Amino acid sequence: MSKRALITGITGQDGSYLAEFLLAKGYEVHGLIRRASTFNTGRIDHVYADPHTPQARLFLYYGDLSDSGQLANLVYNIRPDEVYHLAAQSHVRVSFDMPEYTGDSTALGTTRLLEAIRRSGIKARYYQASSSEMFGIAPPPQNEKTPFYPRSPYAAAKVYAYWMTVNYREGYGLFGCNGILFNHESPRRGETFVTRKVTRAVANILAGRQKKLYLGNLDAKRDWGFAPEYVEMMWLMVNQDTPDDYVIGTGKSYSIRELVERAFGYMGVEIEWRGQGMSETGVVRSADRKWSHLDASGATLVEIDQRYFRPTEVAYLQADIGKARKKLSWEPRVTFDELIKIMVDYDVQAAGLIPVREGMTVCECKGFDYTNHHVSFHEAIREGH
Ligand code: NDP
Ligand code: GDR
Repeated sequence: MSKRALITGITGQDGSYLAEFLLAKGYEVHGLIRRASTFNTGRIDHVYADPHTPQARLFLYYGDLSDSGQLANLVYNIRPDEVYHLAAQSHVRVSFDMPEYTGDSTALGTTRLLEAIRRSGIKARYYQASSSEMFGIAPPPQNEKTPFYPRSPYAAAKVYAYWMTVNYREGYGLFGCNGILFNHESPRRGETFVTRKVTRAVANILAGRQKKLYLGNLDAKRDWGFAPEYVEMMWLMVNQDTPDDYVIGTGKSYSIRELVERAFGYMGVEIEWRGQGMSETGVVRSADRKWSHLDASGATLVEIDQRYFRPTEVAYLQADIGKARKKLSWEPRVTFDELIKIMVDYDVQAAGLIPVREGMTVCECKGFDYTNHHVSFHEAIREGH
């Protein structure tokens, strides 16, 4: 009998990679999706098979973190061996605009799911998608013992969900794990997170489709890793002998400024920063001859826009990965430079240009054969969910 997994947030970046990873391991995968007026399953369409076919091992159900009844119904009827709770309002900046909704979905949604598991009496192992944002302004490097200091409604909601998971572990014997994951990115990253915003802008500017990139705080530092590696760690945590909490990151940190420089640099455009504060700009110092439409030098490609700043910022996140290294043999395989190359390659290709392909080669050579980065967007298969 194959193991059964239930994934909330299966249509998101991590959910899609995790679904591919578990399917490749022989799991039957069940996923919660939201009803939307437009298609929202683009990241998993390539692994979906009509449920009427005998080989189908991925099953999707409508539901929402606000609907306890459907959560209980799914847990009770699917009877999963493992539950991966990835669904959340996951955008930090947006959480300041929608603090109540963020609390309801990201915080209370977790309690609804934990209650569904407890009341069903099913002995499912549980993974909670906790976040490095919970550390907030605690100085780097941050590890499992670092006190939390959340700096956004999103982070506060995640701290609540973290402690609820610990409480169900201690109070009811739940096999619950918190994966405290630092930022992880990929070609499937949502377009409004900063890495993807930058790599798409590089591609679109070079393709002549976009003039400028508008950003917020260039000085914030993040520990950025490659998402497919991180979902492997989710599975590994849940499959240990005892439940525990782990920090997962790369142990290295870079600023948004460095991200911008390296993403443009990979495509042969050197960026120079001029001015300060809100007036700072990123201009072309030099560019490959093939990008002649950039005026070769002096063109302004990056400007600052107040709207992308947060009322309270998290300045510096860098993981101390000692525990995961020791207990899970965690060793990141993809570096920051490689990550940028992977993302730029795919966005450049999507913009109709020829990619450098160094990033695509990294993907092919570093053992991610369970995932298909050349995500296809079939439309026919969505009927009958
Ligand atoms: P995404 O934003 O890409 O995906 C979020 C998922 O949650 C989507 O499937 C979304 O559905 C779903 N969702 C949102 N609200 C609801 C709701 N009310 N009911 C049901 N489903 C909902 O996030 P990631 O894949 O990047 O992250 C996965 C999880 O890990 C999140 O909880 C995030 O907070 C956390 N995390 C992420 C990190 C990262 O760097 N990526 C780092 C640390 C933690 P839809 O597609 O319909 O919008
Ligand atoms: P983060 O990711 O807030 O760390 O949360 P995001 O990419 O949104 O921001 C990272 C840093 O970049 C700065 N920044 C900008 N951010 C965005 N989105 N857009 C901009 O234009 C911009 N300019 C500068 C931000 O201020 C910030 O410092 C992500 C999410 O996936 C969370 O769900 C997850 O928990 C954490 O990572 C770990």
